[in-house]
Amino acid sequence: MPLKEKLIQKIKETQGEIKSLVKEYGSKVISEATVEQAYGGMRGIKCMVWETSLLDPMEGIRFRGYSIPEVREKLPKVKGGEEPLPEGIFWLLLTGELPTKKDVKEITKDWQSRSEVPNDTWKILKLLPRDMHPMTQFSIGIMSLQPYSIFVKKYNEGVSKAEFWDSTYEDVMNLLAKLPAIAGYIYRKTYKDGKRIRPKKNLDWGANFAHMMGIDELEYYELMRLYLVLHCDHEGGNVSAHTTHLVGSALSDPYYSLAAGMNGLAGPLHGLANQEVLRWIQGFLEKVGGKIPSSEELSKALWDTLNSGQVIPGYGHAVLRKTDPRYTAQREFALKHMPNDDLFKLVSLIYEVAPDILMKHGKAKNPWPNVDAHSGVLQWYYGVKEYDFYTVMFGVSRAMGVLAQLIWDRALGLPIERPKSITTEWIKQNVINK
Ligand code: HAX
Repeated sequence: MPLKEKLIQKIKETQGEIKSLVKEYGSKVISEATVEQAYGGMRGIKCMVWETSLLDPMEGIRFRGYSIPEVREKLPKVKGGEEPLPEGIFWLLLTGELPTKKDVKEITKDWQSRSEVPNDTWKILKLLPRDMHPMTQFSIGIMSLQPYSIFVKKYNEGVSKAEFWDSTYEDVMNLLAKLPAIAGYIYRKTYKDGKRIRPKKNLDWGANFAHMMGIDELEYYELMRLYLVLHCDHEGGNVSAHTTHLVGSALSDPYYSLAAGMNGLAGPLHGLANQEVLRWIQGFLEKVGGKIPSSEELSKALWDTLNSGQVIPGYGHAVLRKTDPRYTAQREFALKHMPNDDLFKLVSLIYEVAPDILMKHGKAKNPWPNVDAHSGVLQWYYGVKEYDFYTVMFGVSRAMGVLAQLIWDRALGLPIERPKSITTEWIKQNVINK
């Protein structure tokens, strides 16, 4: 069954289910908020719905109920390949069901047919300075497509609210289809010869992204597919997801919403942490003369970072309380394809040393590595050493999760977001004085 038909079926089922859930249990309490949470980034307050994935502090992310090892095993792969196709995770996120090989092939074909990027976008990107951060270029690239929004057109024609999800779906599919070409070109223009590489008809979405960056190695195609699957979604409260959802709730179209989410992903405490990890490692290697350090030298460098008031990038998490399974999946890839690589050995050594130090330091609630602690070293191995670009790759992947959810936001008719804020004066009057 084509993706859109399957989605229509799922939307009908879910709308009915939620209607009766809210009618029967609407007044049940699922969470409360403390003064500490109001000042502490709203950690742990359960107050929004995100259908595509759910994060367990100990087990890690589940996409529509499937863990990372399960999606790696169960999602369709290319012939002879071992890593799942990103098209498959998108199908799963959107419909809640595992796709067949045929379903996945149809998405590849559909995205290929929508992948032509308008000339204006190329012109705009070409004008941007080479030293502009690739995430800024990426965000501008996404915004340059906004005039093509079908959602805006249909909204202005006056379509009913019940139909909003349909034009959102069309925008999302058009946008996802074009992101690898835009990101690939940003890579070429910022670091290489500036020439655009055309996509190939026989390649899937992930492999085509690698190809358009100028890397045509089968092993790197596999890494790209894995990377795009692992980074796609991490429930709703993280900055990129929540921002996309929040901006979308004002009925801003998918282009505005995604660009906003990507601007959040560009923060060093969020997606930019993957480049920060490599920057930290390179700075450290320079200090020790480029050789593989001893654990004592590493220990000292980590303490120096902490004592100077900086964070150890790639470690800690707002929700997770153990090693991120996305880290583990990337480690497994490295153990298989590059066990003797020096940088991988150093990343492994950091994994041995840093958690103990963070525990002794006593601040971070989670001393274990997150997804960003490992992604850079894999890219470096295959020659993608321009670490400022890593977050763009993260963004191409994250777009699948946040945009799948945006379609569901519209399908469920979720209203404009508007939580209540309070002042410190209000807290004093209502908490202390009561
Ligand atoms: N190194 C040093 N200190 C750390 C730390 C780390 N890796 N992780 C947390 N802490 C500190 C916090 O800065 C905070 O200190 P203050 O009380 O002085 O403010 C304290 O420990 C308590 O923080 P927490 O409750 O454990 O963590 P938060 O929920 O506040 O923050 C972060 C979660 C991910 C932002 C945090 O762990 C961090 O800054 N990590 C390093 C950056 C990083 O790897 N970010 C990527 C996270 C994954 C992600 O979103 N990827 O996109």
